[in-house]
Amino acid sequence: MPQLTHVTTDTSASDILEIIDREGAVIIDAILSPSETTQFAQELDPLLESAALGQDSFSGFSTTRIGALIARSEICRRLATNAQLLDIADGMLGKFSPTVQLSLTQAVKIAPGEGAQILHRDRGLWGGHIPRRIETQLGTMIAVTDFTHENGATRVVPGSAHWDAKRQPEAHEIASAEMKAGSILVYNGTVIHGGGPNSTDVPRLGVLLHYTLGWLRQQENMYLSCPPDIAKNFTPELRRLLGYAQGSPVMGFYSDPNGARETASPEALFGDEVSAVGQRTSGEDVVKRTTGHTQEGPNSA
Ligand SMILES: O=C(O)CCC(=O)C(=O)O
Repeated sequence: MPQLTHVTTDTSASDILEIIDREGAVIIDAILSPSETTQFAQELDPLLESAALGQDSFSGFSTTRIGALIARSEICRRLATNAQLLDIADGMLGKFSPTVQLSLTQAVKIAPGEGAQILHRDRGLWGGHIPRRIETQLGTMIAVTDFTHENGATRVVPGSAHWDAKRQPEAHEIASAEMKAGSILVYNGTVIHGGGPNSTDVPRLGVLLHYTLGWLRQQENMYLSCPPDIAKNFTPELRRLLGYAQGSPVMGFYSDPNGARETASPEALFGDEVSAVGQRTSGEDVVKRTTGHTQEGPNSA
């Protein structure tokens, strides 16, 4: 069975990005301390108790999933703004978008007896319309319990981000993201992966925390999972990551239904400083960049 590379919280973002470029995934050991990992489990366990099981073969019939983790978990909020993860996200996605935002927060508890999830590429979420040369996602899976081959560790196919879309992996090409609780699997949106089968008698608990391009639709609707009344309690940085900021010039502004503001950056709603991208509300730059037209006429600039 192939093995995934393990690195530490001291490894530079550029070294990590080099591994992800080659293999599609990497494991950062001990991103959470033991006490943070315990707290994470304590935050999630009661919520998972009352959650319904999955209803299809992708979600898993013996698997429980819960979201809105920025609203519900202090540790998830801390992880979302972890400097090392944000550096990796910027390095991977910053080439394609002036901003990066959170796409998904989801705890995944795989119960004993669950089969393997179908192997997939997360970029398929966007319908296959985005060319491969544009990476759409930095995905992460945090181990809240130990992840083992037997208990359902995420299965990953190293190198498969470079394969043709139709190529299927052979069994000997599939790695298990085995890691200790508190570690994190970090992967791009193109590598083939999926939840593993759990043949033990204890559940496996992990948390998906994904980032995407600022101009792309998020997988989780963060404005409903974290409405302004909840988001107002967070830092401006976390609010921006949720999407309460413009994703690119002229993208994601809002108007107050009572007319208090027009074409404003969402940062203004919270009295936050408006970031550079949000200040550029004029469409002129965008038109110029994409057509060569200016107000005076084509290419007159
Ligand atoms: O549970 C896992 O290990 C992976 C889950 C996953 O890839 C997904 O649900 O998209």
